[in-house]
Amino acid sequence: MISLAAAYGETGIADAGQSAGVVARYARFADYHDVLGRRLKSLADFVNQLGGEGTRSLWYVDTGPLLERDLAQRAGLGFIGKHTNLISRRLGNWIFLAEIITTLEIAPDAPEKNRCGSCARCLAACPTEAITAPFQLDARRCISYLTIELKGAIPVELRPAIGNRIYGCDDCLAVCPWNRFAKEGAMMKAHARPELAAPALVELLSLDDAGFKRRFQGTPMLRTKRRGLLRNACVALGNTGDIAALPALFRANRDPEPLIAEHAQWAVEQIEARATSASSSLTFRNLQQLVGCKLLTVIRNFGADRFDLLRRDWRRVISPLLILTNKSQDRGNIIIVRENGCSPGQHVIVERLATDRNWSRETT
Ligand code: B12
Ligand code: SF4
Ligand code: SF4
Repeated sequence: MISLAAAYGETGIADAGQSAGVVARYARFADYHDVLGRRLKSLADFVNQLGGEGTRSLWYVDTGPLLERDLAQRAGLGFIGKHTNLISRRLGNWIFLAEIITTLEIAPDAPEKNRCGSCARCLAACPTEAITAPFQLDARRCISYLTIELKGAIPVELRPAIGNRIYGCDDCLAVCPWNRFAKEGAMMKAHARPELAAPALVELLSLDDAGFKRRFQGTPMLRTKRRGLLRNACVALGNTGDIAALPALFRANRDPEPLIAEHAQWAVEQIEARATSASSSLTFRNLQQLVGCKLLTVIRNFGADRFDLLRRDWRRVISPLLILTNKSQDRGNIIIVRENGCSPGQHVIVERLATDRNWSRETT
């Protein structure tokens, strides 16, 4: 058995900002199964040549039922850290593992031993407390499992901790002090796809099946299929998005795929709850984004007497009018919307704002 490691190294922290999702570093490349598979095939042929006639070799990279980390530790490539991944003293933990099983007899290397010492950074860093004890992972809580492998609904109680991660998670790996020795391997570097690092979340929601395949062809991200990735984008928007994301989420809420529709509904509720608690401080720009061009004006800090006069003036010019008043303040913000000009989508948004507990609605 030949155990191999390929470093994908530090591809830099993606500065996703609020409106973008975060993709795990290993997935910001062309699919490693293909990239490494080609090299492994050549290497297996070379091993066969080395052994001469009758030598047989098979190769694996995250494909067969092999205990890859255990084999790598026994081969001396590195040690299994408390986060349950293999750490190489030379390469850190940003490495893929691969193997060649061969009939060629090779002298074994000495196994590596654990070098975590008293460190426990990875346990503390995990957002979902998935590392339940050193060397012990509850995969059902791991964001990597929840965003990539899980085919159904993400448990509601775990959604907030996912933040804006839309494909995998690197938190326990990123804090490991052994990464100070990490180097980016040339083999993966040549296949970097930096545009995958921080995709705009709202944009992902507009992908249909064909668009999804076009965009992620040849990358590990195809694995989730459209339904999985859009589900994850909804969760990320629910955690970090603002009211500007609502129109896209309302559309996703009507997606024929029930998984996407349900997660979009959850996201809408999260954003609305945040907007409600902040509604007295909604800015004019936010409101304009919310109701689009139909928002005519926001009047700040007007007393009731002056507002009555203004309302009369507006009524003379525009009819019908939708007037929203922030009830939480005596002299609060007043928004006037030309109701009959709203598109159905915008109308839904206005309706939702109007039923918000802090706003009263009046159509004249
Ligand atoms: C299932 C799986 C997952 C699951 C469960 C992961 C887990 N930690 O158990 C999920 C989906 C959560 C997952 C997530 C990730 N994965 Co994954 N995953 C696998 C996969 C396909 C199978 C692992 C498995 O369950 N095997 C079966 C069990 C029985 O084996 P085992 O867990 O290795 O345990 C045996 C031995 O290792 C040993 N052992 C285990 N722990 C310890 C500790 C000590 C001290 C000792 C002595 C022995 C020992 O005893 C066990 C029984 O023999 C492997 C590929 C593979 N074929 O190994 C990749 C693999 C482990 N994953 C990998 C990666 C990169 C990731 C992520 C970093 C991806 C990401 N960024 O989102 C995360 C990391 C999460 C984490 N903290 O582990 C890499 C890890 C590379 C590395 N440096 O170790 C692998 C090896 C794929 C590859 N070929 O590169 N993964
Ligand atoms: S990959 Fe993320 S969620 Fe999974 S164990 Fe590591 S830190 Fe926790
Ligand atoms: S962060 Fe610390 S405890 Fe965790 S794997 Fe790295 S060295 Fe070990």
